[in-house]
Amino acid sequence: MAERIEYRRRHEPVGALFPRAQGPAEALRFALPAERVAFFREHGYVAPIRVLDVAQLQALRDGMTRMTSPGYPRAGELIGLSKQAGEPTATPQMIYFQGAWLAEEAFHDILFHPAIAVPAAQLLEGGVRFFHDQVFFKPAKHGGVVAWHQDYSYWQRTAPIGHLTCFIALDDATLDNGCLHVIPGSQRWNLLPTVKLVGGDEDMEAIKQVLSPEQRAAFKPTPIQLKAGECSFHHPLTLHGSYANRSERPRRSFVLNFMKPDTKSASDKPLMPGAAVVPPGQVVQGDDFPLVLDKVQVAGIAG
Ligand SMILES: O=C(O)CCC(=O)C(=O)O
Repeated sequence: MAERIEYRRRHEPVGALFPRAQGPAEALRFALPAERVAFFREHGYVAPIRVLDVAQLQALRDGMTRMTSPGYPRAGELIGLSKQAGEPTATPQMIYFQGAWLAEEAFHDILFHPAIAVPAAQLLEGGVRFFHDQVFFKPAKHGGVVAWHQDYSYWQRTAPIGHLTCFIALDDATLDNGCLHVIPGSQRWNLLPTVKLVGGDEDMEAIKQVLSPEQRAAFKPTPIQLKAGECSFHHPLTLHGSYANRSERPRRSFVLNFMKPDTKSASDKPLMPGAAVVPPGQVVQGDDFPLVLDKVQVAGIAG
């Protein structure tokens, strides 16, 4: 029987699916041009960025199929896997779970993929630590909505704010299958209250009840349509959400959430389900939160 790898304890790539950047010169190949970083600072997001080749995309799709199929042997490691997943007769609105990186090699190794880590370091202006992952799988015709929200409103157990989200499309994400939308510039807004995140059409606009008149006037959704294998990055205060999948095609995505390496715990509760408690005031680190790029590596990239 194949060895059961404990990916949680492996803070470097296990396989050879993704390239490794050996030194700053190679890492620089993956850097975003300065104008794209400037776009992110101005608008709170940047897209599209090609990050996966055909083989990497296929490996992730295969892994996604395994994880959402009945009898998946490592299902116990997936966090919050929605009941519908793996029940072929059910018609779920959305399959959502975390912890794919704990169970599948490709989903683990992509954490360290330089095509993602290097831009993340540029956007975070320093080192990069992994916080958690998320699978958002909208089956054909049954996709629910992800209501408008700011990611940091769910992350207040960590401080200060210095986080980043990378949304990776595993299928073409289009207007008809529920691509992500953002409100450009909303990264400069205040932190808004949380709303019901995943639901039906009627839940999409809940956030509007808590917007100021100025914010309501500036509420101009911009779709981020991506080809499979492309990603977008957004700021932790950028308001974003996605509408239902009304198409005949699934819309599968994998989301990586990062933070600056010196981010601290602001809670005496586990920061993620199943993760060890990090006492308040202490740096969030350990097996559950691998360092992806440290300061020294980033200094090398920056010059
Ligand atoms: O998959 C979606 O539509 C929502 C993703 C999301 O909320 C995120 O990337 O932060």
